[in-house]
Amino acid sequence: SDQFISIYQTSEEQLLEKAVQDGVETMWDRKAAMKAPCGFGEKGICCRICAMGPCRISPVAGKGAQRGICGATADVIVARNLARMVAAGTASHSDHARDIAHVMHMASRDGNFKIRDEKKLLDLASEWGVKTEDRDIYEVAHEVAEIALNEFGKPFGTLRFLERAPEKRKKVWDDLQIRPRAIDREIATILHSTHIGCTGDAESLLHMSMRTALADGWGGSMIGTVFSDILYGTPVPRETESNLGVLDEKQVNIILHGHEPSLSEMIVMASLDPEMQKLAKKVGAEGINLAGMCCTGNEVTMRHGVKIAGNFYQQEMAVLTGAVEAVIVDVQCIFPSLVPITECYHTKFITTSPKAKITGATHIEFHEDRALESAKAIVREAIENFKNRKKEKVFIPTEKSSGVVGYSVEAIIKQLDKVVNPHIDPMGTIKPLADVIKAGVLRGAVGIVGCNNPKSKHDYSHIEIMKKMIANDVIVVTTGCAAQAAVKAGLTNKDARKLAGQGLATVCELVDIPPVLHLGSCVDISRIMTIVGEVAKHMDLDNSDLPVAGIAPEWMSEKAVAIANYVVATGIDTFLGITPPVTGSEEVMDIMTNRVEAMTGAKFFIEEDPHVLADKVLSRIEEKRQKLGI
Ligand code: BF8
Ligand code: SF4
Repeated sequence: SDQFISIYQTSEEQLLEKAVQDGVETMWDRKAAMKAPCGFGEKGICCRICAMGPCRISPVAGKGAQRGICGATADVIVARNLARMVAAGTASHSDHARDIAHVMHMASRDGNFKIRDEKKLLDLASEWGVKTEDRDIYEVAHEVAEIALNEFGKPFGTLRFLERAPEKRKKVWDDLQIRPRAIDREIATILHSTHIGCTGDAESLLHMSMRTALADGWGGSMIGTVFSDILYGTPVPRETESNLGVLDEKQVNIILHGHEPSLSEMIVMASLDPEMQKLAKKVGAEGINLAGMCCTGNEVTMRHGVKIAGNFYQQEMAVLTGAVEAVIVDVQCIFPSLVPITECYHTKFITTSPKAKITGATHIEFHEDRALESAKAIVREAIENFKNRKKEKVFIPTEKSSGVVGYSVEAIIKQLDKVVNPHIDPMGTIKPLADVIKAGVLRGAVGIVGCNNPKSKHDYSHIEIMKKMIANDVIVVTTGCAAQAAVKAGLTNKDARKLAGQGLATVCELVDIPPVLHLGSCVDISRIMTIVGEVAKHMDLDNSDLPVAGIAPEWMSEKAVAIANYVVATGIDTFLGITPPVTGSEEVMDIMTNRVEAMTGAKFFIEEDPHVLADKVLSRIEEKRQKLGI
């Protein structure tokens, strides 16, 4: 049944075979060398927070060490470890956002960074009480950027974007006292509270984790999305292609990997520069072929239709093709193994951020104040490397799929406007979506997000769950590496509506959308929070009343842990396809999969079998519908 899975598995198998021939070590060799994972770490009951330890708690109740040397219980140790994952994840998304806000603060009419979506900027300015009349748009931008930068460390108040949530949700946050105050502050507080001898209560730690995570979803991530849209344009639907087959033997292949769009936007501009094109011809290439990977790939495909080479798991594979002149990275989800693996080929591995230097890589720092110049220097390195490519070492798999990407909230609303009244003025609201859900034409909506993890067959869980959702008239929105899995599998293609149930297929046909909508990178999960909130507001409900769910089938990163926590704190059930390191504490498990529902109206489900997980999502969706009487 899984035609597409077996297709690209073949190419991956071929590449892994090539790795053996070329004497290259891959993640699979290292996974095998790792043998079974440490049982204590897996359960979350290893603590190395202070130097009296490390301490590990016996996984058997009543037998062996039941507390660390300081007296911390398994519950406290597990909750502390989880809280620190949330803090790191929140820090990553938010520090990314901080850089984007800085870029907006330096944007100018004659500089490299400009304001592309003036309307979004002006809307935000009025939302934040910034004067706009008789002012230069750049002056407005700088003031708005400064306000955003203050969201990270302001001493008073709570985060501004929280105001965008439905009233009922805000009340939940107030009752629980989990409105984040300032982004950096929540991260610092968690680090403080998890220091030895501070918080010794699991529930309190999970409570703090939710507040910190909200500083990600409704803080850092939302700033990341909104500011990127203002600077680089709000995405609109466009065609793209994905999988390793997008690499082109005749061109200079450049992999753009990492997360922040500021670098990749400039690389896109640099690669279009006639001087660079000329140079490419001069070295004997037909042109410059950019191919995205991970969230950077999502950012540039959403805004420029740049092709996607693949997701997280394919970063080594791309190099194994022997056809890549340079892998250009900034921050996050970059394998340090790209150093030894690129050394086996002619490929240059170029780091660009002082936040993510990697021993053995070529570091060419990207300076925002002379962005295009920096980007050109990097692209030039790649082009000049074309002549070093060894023909006999090149093998590019042919597999690739096409799809439509670029579904920002604005694009979705515009598209949905076609449902009810194609002939009269568009409403510009979320009403049509609410209507089709209420009517049961769509049973609900799910966000399928997150990474690849070798604990699951590559992309298998993503795709199986997506297919089951759409077959049951549940529309899918997707971001991150899950979204790339969807494009590769053809599910973001409009033709994929033939895999959808009758209701969803009809909607797709009426409004000309695929059944799986690519919403962007992982910070763009803030777009999903916005849509859910708007539907809830429209129906005068809370998020937790809606037949919606979040699913992270193959997650692996700390960022994913932060996301899962803010999604639950936002009132949306979250299904995890990989078990988090919390099973060593009955209390933490009980809070996450049970008690948290009484607090936020949503909870975690942990289920490693994708088919069982999908069934659980569907029955939870029906449960919610029943409660609503729809
Ligand atoms: O932020 S989905 S592997 S690339 S962490 Fe990383 Fe996971 Fe991919 Fe983007 Ni998100
Ligand atoms: Fe052990 Fe407590 Fe130190 Fe952790 S904080 S390492 S449990 S003594």
